[in-house]
Amino acid sequence: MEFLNTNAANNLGIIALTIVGGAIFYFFMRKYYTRSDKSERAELQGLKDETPKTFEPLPQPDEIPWFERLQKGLGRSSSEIWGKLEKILTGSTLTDDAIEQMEELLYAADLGPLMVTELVMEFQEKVKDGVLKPYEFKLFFRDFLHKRLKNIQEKANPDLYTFDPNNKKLKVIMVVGVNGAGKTTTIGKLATKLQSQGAKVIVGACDTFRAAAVDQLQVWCDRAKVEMVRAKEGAAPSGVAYETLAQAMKSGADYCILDTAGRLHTKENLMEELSKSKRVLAKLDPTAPHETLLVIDAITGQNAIRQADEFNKTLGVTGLIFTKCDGSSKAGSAISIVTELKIPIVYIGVGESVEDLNIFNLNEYLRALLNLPT
Ligand SMILES: Nc1nc2c(ncn2[C@@H]2O[C@H](COP(=O)(O)OP(=O)(O)OP(=O)(O)O)[C@@H](O)[C@H]2O)c(=O)[nH]1
Ligand SMILES: [Mg+2]
Repeated sequence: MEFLNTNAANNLGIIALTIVGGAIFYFFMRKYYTRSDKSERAELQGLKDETPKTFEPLPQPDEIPWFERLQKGLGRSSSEIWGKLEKILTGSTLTDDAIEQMEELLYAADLGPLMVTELVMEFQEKVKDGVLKPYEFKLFFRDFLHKRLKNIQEKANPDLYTFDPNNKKLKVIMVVGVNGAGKTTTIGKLATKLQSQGAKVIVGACDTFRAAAVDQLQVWCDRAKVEMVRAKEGAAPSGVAYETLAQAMKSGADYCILDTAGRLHTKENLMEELSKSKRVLAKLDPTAPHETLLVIDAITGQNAIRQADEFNKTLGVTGLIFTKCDGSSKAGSAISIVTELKIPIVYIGVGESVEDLNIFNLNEYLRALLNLPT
């Protein structure tokens, strides 16, 4: 009897051990196999992990929303000028010293003397009855700038943004600016955008000074599947402009975009060469070019106003494109060019890819500049 009891106890012990052991084995295997991460499994296997350790993938440019890129580009202006102004002008009654500092900061922001005077006078009027809160201060600036820019911005030609298939008229766009401002890149982006809307676009490589400039444009045109007219050996830029327009008219194109060589606004002979191109175009179409766009590198400060003034005097600029707003751009010069020359900003560039060129939207721009909530 006792023997039987001992045997039964042993059997029970073996069964219990088997169950406990099985459970441990089961949980171990389950833990091991349900780890989806290859590197963790490799660690458990005692193998060296060959998988490169990666951090969060860097966002691609097109994954960062446009507004954020714009805000970042205008960030320096925002913090150095508007941020400092906020500290000086809000929270306490306005002193003469604060007004003086305000003027200095606005001049440093390249806002131009006329606008600075107006701004300061309106601001004094606004705060004479009390103290401004930071938010109110920003709204004051937003409204002030909006009021001065809105009517000018409304003059921008919608043909530059949207292709209307019912509008069969050929639109001739001449693109000018100083060296390296971003003309060729901008034309590449613009041609791509218009072509993707279904427009037939022809681009003229009128920069006959540098073979590399023509090749650079050709790359963009090939990518956009857009025809490009290039110079014959030794041809004058005006000749290429003429040939491109003739080709555009013959083939029933919707847009004819002309790239020109960069030049200093102070070089009279080079500026005259642009006038000549305009006159030559008018032989084929007296209304051409319909748009003369000046490309300005947004990093340029006060000098941008002089550039715009000279190009405008020679050619009658109809629209501005500010490029490189992804760098530490000085937004003030853009505002004073618009208000002083009464020319709208039509596009704004914040990088080198097609998505980095966008239509200038005044509300959005002011929101980004003043760091206002969306
Ligand atoms: N970061 C940045 N770079 C830009 C932008 N637009 C153009 N670029 C760069 O600026 C450089 C000059 O651009 P181009 O398009 O060759 O300038 P361009 O006015 O045609 O120059 P020239 O023909 O030599 O007068 C290139 O390296 C472009 O990639 C922009 O919005 N942001
Ligand atoms: Mg170029």
